[in-house]
Amino acid sequence: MSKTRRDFIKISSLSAAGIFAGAKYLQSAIPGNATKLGEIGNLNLNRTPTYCEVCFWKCAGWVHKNEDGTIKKITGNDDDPNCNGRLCPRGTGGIGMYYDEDRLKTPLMRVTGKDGKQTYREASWDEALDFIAKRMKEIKEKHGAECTALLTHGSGGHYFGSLIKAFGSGNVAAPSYAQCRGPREVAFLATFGEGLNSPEPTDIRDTRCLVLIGSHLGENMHNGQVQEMSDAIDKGATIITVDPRFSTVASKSKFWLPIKPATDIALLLSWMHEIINNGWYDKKYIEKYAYGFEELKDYIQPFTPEWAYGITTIKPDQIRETAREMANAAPAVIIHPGRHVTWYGDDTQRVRAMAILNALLGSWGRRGGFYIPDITSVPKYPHPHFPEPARDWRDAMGGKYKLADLALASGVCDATIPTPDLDCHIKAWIVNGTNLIMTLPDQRKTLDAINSLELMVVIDTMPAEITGYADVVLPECTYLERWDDLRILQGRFPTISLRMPAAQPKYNSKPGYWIAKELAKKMGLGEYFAWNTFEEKLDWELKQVNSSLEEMKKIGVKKLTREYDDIYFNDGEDIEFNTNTGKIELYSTALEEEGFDPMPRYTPHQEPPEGFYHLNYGRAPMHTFSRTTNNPNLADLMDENVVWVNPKVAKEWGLENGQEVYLENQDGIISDFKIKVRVTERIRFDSVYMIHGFGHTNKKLTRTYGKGASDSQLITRVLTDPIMGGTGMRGNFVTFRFEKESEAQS
Ligand SMILES: Nc1nc2c(c(=O)[nH]1)N[C@H]1C(S)=C(S)[C@@H](COP(=O)(O)OP(=O)(O)OC[C@H]3O[C@@H](n4cnc5c(=O)[nH]c(N)nc54)[C@H](O)[C@@H]3O)O[C@H]1N2
Ligand SMILES: Nc1nc2c(c(=O)[nH]1)N[C@H]1C(S)=C(S)[C@@H](COP(=O)(O)OP(=O)(O)OC[C@H]3O[C@@H](n4cnc5c(=O)[nH]c(N)nc54)[C@H](O)[C@@H]3O)O[C@H]1N2
Ligand code: SF4
Ligand SMILES: [Mo]
Repeated sequence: MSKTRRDFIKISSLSAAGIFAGAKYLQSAIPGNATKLGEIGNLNLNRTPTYCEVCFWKCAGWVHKNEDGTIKKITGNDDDPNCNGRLCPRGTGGIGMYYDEDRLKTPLMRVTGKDGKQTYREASWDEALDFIAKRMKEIKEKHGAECTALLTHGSGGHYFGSLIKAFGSGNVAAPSYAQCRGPREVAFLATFGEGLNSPEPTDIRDTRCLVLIGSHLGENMHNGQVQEMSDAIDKGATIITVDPRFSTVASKSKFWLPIKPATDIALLLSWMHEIINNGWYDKKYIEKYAYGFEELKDYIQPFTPEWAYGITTIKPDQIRETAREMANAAPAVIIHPGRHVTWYGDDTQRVRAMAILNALLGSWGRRGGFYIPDITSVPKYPHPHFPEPARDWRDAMGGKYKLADLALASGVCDATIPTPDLDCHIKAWIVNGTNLIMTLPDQRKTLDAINSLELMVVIDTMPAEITGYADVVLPECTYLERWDDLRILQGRFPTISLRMPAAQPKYNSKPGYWIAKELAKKMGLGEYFAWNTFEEKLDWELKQVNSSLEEMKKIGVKKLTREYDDIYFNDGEDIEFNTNTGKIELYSTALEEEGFDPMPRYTPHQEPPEGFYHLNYGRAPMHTFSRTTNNPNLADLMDENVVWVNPKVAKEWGLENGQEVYLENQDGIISDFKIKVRVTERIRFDSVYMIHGFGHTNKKLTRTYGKGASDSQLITRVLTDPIMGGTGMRGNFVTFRFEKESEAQS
């Protein structure tokens, strides 16, 4: 008898609980096998396993070394389902992170006020960590331990997360939620009772129709997905791309729908209209699994393709034709949920509309649609229970964003700035691996928050902008020079993979786990990091899943067995979904309970004022956010961003290809640096487009300082999602300026 979905959920949450309930292992595990494990870390192998940290797809690979032990190249691990032996250009170029001579080299302590100017003196690790431990203690005595927060992205989050939780704070937030995929998780939870996580369980390999709504796969280089998409294209799958810009994947698509920005919900509703009224939906599937079909059917009646045409500028016959194309492929069809979905503030509802379309076409749990991932876990090295924090960032929010299932980085920011209407309390931030100045929208607000702090510690590998505001800067060594926690990944089958150092840390940099443990010892929390060496911790954990450090050093990636047998639903199988009704909710009772629209509604968004254009941004295949622009290998491939301008607009402004302009936004913010114009038909006349991550203002990033413009600086209008607090960033408009006032006067 196959397990029900409910069983599956129970199993997953049980094993997830296992991660935290480490105390039960406490007696049995600690002594013993610690003895000679330190010696396992001999670095004389000419190929060592790693997983990539250039982006968060986390491909597993091998680091190859020269005879003198220096790092030669990085290649993919053939056994890794995320990369199938092939890294993307960024993964190969990860080596540049190690060789970058601008790296942070030693701990730094602030000398003058918080001015972003990076006036520091060098300090020893001992002095820097003593200072932090003392300050944290003072903050605990004065305000309570819960008045501290960790903002983090990447592997270090494990260690600094444990540290801050052990200290007594529950505020651990990553920008990959409220600035990225949060609305999507909430929308899928509301519909199917499950979020998507990473890697998304999209069964692209076997799909017959892939609909990409602003997902620019191919420029968004999430490796496994891009590989599967090109395989699917080879096998004849149809790609439908909805994007105001002719993206790389639009050029591979059967249909490119150059939608007017911010109108996607109207298109999605009219697709539902076509699919329901023509009887193209999966009747058996909907009858058995869905809740609220009749309500949805009544609701979508006004949303004809003609209605949507007036809003989206997509012609009715194209809407009909693409709806038919999806229905013909069903259930092997994927309306891709996207990843960076914080666009216009109605993002949870837009992704809900995508989830509903997938449900109507019966693609959830079906081959070529969404497979059922196995969310497995590996028991963690034992540690005592974390204390219960007295309060968290949410308590400052006045009851808002109850449906957020993870902490909001922007919420931590809000809970730090004292205002009359918010009960704010956060006084110290530990910032690990996130360049908040470039990452959070509305830089003024981020700076307000930072200025309200009594302590800010930044752990980074590079002198990123955020380090300029820290009281103490701690240099982490790169992922190529350290051990890290195992990569434990969901997928068609679950895998674990190992990262071990391929070289000694350069300069006076240290691994994140070491920094957290040393700090914990100074803060009296050493028992939470009870292992002697990190190798001992890893080996203990690996032995819980019948592997060992020795084995993993040889193979790098190991497949674990699935806890839940089936990767797809069986025909007619009884399934209980983890929603209030136990069904797939076309009509969301959870949203209704919280006072939100139970079915997605289209609301018009503000249009650009005269002479202004939507500020649209995205990814370049050779860069990740703002973290790679100084990387020597990757800067070689692209060393500045350009602004895409439609020929019609270029003509109006007299702009030429290669001409340098400033961009000014609707709030009068002018880009710090000029950016080159690229005149191209590939962008609509109402928008401009640029790659995120350029326009660095820190001179210590010698290769990238002043190159191109920063979209982050120009994103001052934030459209917050009322459902879960995601920060919509695409409601900003820019115009062109040829000089700044300061230049005009001189
Ligand atoms: N304007 C704008 N804002 C955005 C986005 C956008 O497209 N435009 N995208 C959003 C999305 S989708 C996301 S997921 C977030 C991503 O946001 P972040 O992850 O904050 O991205 P980065 O700006 O690259 O900051 C990463 C920082 O980590 C440092 N770093 C790199 N490797 C290591 C390491 O091994 N250890 C440590 N300690 N530090 C390391 C880098 O030097 C850099 O300072 O940004 C969001 N914000
Ligand atoms: N090379 C590379 N790959 C990456 C990353 C990276 O930094 N570099 N980061 C990774 C991460 S963390 C994320 S979250 C993803 C982000 O990548 P995705 O989730 O794929 O995409 P977005 O950044 O949301 O969207 C960018 C696309 O949306 C289009 N767009 C803009 N406005 C609209 C609109 O109103 N409607 C529609 N339909 N389209 C619109 C833009 O023209 C652009 O093509 O990429 C991942 N992959
Ligand atoms: S997709 Fe590229 S950058 Fe991201 S983890 Fe994989 S190889 Fe590294
Ligand atoms: Mo993201």
